[in-house]
Amino acid sequence: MAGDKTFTMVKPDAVLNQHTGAIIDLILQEGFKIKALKMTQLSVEQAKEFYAVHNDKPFFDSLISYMSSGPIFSIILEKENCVETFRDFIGATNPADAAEGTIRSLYGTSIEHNAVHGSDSDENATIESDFHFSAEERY
Ligand code: IDP
Ligand code: MG
Repeated sequence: MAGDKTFTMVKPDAVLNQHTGAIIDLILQEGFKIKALKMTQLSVEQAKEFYAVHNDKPFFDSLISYMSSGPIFSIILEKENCVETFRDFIGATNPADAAEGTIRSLYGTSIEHNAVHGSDSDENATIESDFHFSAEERY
């Protein structure tokens, strides 16, 4: 059964370019509810742990440097069938391939600087939410 929560980050490029408000507004308009939210910055070690699944990829070092380069917003969202719905809503990894109107199409500037993260499974949504938030930080 599909879960009702996912985890997202507004990534450093989107925060730096002042798109956080617009992105969160679109997320809320789409019917996702915010269960937890904070502004934070990943250390290099935290970014390596979060993206450990990609540690053999050619883009790993660049991704870690980028994701630890500035503040992000970490967010837990709730909606029916949340993981799949949110992935559709943000669009393909490469903003150039993302459907018109999706967050990555609107605010991403490259395959790396693609504005937002979205968990790819219910299991990872839980792991990633637990990585960023304690129980007391959730509503
Ligand atoms: P996803 O975020 O759509 O799930 P993943 O393949 O899990 O995409 O990649 C994680 C992140 O790594 C992407 O969101 C993007 O920031 C970056 N990335 C993925 N593929 C590339 C690439 O080919 N070059 C540079 N960065 C990449
Ligand atoms: Mg992924």
